[in-house]
Amino acid sequence: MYYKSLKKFPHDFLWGAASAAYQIEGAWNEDNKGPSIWDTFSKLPGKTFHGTNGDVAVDHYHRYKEDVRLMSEMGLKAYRFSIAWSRIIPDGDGEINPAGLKFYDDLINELLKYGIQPVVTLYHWDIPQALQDKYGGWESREVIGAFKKYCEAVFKQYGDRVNYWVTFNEQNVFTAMGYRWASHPPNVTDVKRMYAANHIINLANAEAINLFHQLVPKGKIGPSFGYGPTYPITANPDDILAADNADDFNNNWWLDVYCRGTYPALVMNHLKDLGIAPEVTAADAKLLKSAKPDFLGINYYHGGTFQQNKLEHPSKEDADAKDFSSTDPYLMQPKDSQAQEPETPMFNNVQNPYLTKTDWGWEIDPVGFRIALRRVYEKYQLPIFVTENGLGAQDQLTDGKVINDQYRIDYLQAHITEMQRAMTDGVDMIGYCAWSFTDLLSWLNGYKKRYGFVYIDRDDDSQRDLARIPKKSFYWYQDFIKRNS
Ligand code: BGP
Repeated sequence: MYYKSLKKFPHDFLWGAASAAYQIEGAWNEDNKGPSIWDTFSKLPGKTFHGTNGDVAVDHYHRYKEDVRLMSEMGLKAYRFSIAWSRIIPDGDGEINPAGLKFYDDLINELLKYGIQPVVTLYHWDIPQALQDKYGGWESREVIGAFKKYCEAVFKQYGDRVNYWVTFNEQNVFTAMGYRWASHPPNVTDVKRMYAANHIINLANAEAINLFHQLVPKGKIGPSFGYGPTYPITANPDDILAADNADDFNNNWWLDVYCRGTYPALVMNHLKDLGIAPEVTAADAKLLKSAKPDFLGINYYHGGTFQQNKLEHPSKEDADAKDFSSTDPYLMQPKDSQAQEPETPMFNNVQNPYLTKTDWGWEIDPVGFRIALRRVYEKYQLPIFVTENGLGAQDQLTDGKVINDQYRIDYLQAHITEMQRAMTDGVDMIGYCAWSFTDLLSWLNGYKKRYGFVYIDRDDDSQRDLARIPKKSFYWYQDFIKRNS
């Protein structure tokens, strides 16, 4: 569809940028904060890039005022960040820590002082280690009550000032990485356990949404999902079926539960057949049906291309030979492999010959962003908040203070244009948060993979002075927001 002119972004469109507690805050054990599973996992030998961790990260905990001042200079309308649960309740379900509450109070007030809307994520992958030790983390229903207690504390504390809330960030990514590939905590490789934990997280998500609607009736809440559209590699109906299967396994398995309160039948039947389906009680089904998100958060980086799986039953040697450590978190399989997982022999993820890639091999697909927004909106009819989109690159600091990241400007410009086309097509959009505001710790790629508008002068081995230096993209986004186009 081509239009004579594109719809203008509304004047209250939330142009923002995003972050997550573990990736920016540092101060991992200050002011009574308890350790999270990431504090523990990142210190296991060989688990993160060059052994990097978030002990100091970019020291946002101590420098938040400087960071918010830069946000205001840039003209941001919204800033998405996550709360570290173990700052609020250090052991997960015991006493509330006043110092933890105060940190986010101060941050929120500082943002509001400059007219920047806080967008708060409740869970960006960092469950308190104490809950992992005591109950086995998300594998136990005990954790749902603990999560509700934490949610209640923060809804009551910040609900008067924070309008937009995100429940879980990329449940699809952290469950797959944590329970299938052991490349995130809790370091497990067991698909049955993955599906079981995922169901418990769905229940926690539903409980949080219902509680929020009671306590903060004027606010808006929804999950943020790591969405990628699926394409068939050819017009062969077998490949089209494979792409449909991938869509069901990679997207609908979560989105149907969030937005319709039910699991998609195809995947559920398949998992039952394999004996790895989660146990869903009648009370669970009722709870899932009762929770209605107000919007859907979409994190978009890329989609995936699929063909019919030619190898229904991979040999053990074949499966063992695969290196899953660099597996792309958005896809259920390593690229160009035959399916290795017992429950996904119905599609293979392959290279898309039409797309270029980032330095880390992620496909660059702005049109896929428009496809994603249209598909999700048409299917679920919920307003969409883009809660992440951005380019990881190895930016170079030249002359001590200049970062010419024109490639990032090109990337963001192309994606925003496709988002505007999707909006013109009729998709109801709330806002767009680029990932990320400052450079930050990439979970498995250290400090070298940079996403920010603001360069942070540190690397994997040295914290240097952690100076904040606006990149060329900072000034581009500043100008873009000012003109709202
Ligand atoms: C998303 C996460 C973010 C961020 C981003 C970039 O999956 O929600 O926290 O890390 O991806 O990922 P990476 O740092 O692996 O490049």
